[in-house]
Amino acid sequence: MVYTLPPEVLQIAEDIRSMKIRGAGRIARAAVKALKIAALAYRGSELDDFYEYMKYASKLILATRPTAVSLPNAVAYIMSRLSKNITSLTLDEAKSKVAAWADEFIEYSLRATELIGEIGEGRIKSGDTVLTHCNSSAALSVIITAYKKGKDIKVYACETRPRFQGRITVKTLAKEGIDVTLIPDSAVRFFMKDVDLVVVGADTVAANGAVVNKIGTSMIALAAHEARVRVFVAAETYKFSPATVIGELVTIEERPPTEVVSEEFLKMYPSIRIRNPAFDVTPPEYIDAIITEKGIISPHAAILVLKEEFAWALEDRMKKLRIAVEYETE
Ligand code: RUB
Repeated sequence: MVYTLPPEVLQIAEDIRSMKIRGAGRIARAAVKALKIAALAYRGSELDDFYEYMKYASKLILATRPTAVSLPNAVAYIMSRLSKNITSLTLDEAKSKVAAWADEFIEYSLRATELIGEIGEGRIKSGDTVLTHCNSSAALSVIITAYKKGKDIKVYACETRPRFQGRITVKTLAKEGIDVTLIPDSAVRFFMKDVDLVVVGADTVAANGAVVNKIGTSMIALAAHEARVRVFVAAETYKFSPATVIGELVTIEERPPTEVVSEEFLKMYPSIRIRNPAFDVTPPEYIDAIITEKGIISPHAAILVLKEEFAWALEDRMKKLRIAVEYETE
């Protein structure tokens, strides 16, 4: 069944796809906002049809970008509640419940970013030089909170090719009054000797503690490891991936070649292949700790966060897995 969704919902989906809305936390908040708008705009009269319509809207939002698990987790925050409560709600109640759950998620997410700052800033000392990559609200919350607490810090920010999110980062930090230097991604090892700690964000944290973040993060973690510089990842608990518990792999988004070279270049050299992966995976061995809104954990404790936060999703996945195994052994 094809439904007509409000233009605002289609626009949010397009803005996520085109990266006008970007960063795992912002994407998650935009996703639930889109579901709220869709729910309130529903004009039908059947509860069952409303549920199908919401599933349709969810699918559209989920198809925008594949890597950040905050997106499916945010959609599941709404849809799992809707599915659990649907039989006890009237249509009007279901619509306003979706709106309320969306507001609740957005409030939680914004507070989580603040809490990560408050919890994580303790890892930065006055006099430290911090290196960050891309543009992560959670990582920036840690750095800015440390500075606001009176710590005298310096920041190196990678420019983050090909989309240059590092430019957003340096503008934000400079506006706060922080001593910040923009460096090419390829200069990370050159500057690592001056760095005391690395703070980055995450799009997805896997059950084994591996972190998926902007392309280049794993290279930074390697250089930090070699120089014995600590690496901290700032990530809300909704960036932990329940699917990875049963061994599902995280899809790494590959973006268009025109983000790397011009259309003219492509036309002029048609035999040259261009690859543009947007994210990479940093193994847990290269991460000292993950700063969440609930506390700081070793990457090896990621599974405990998943057990606590996503018990329902894990149960659901284990059930599916059991069914799959039973089917295979029949
Ligand atoms: C953004 C990116 C960020 C994480 C965390 O990639 O990799 O480090 O999403 O961000 P893109 P936040 O620009 O491709 O979306 O802490 O803001 O959720």
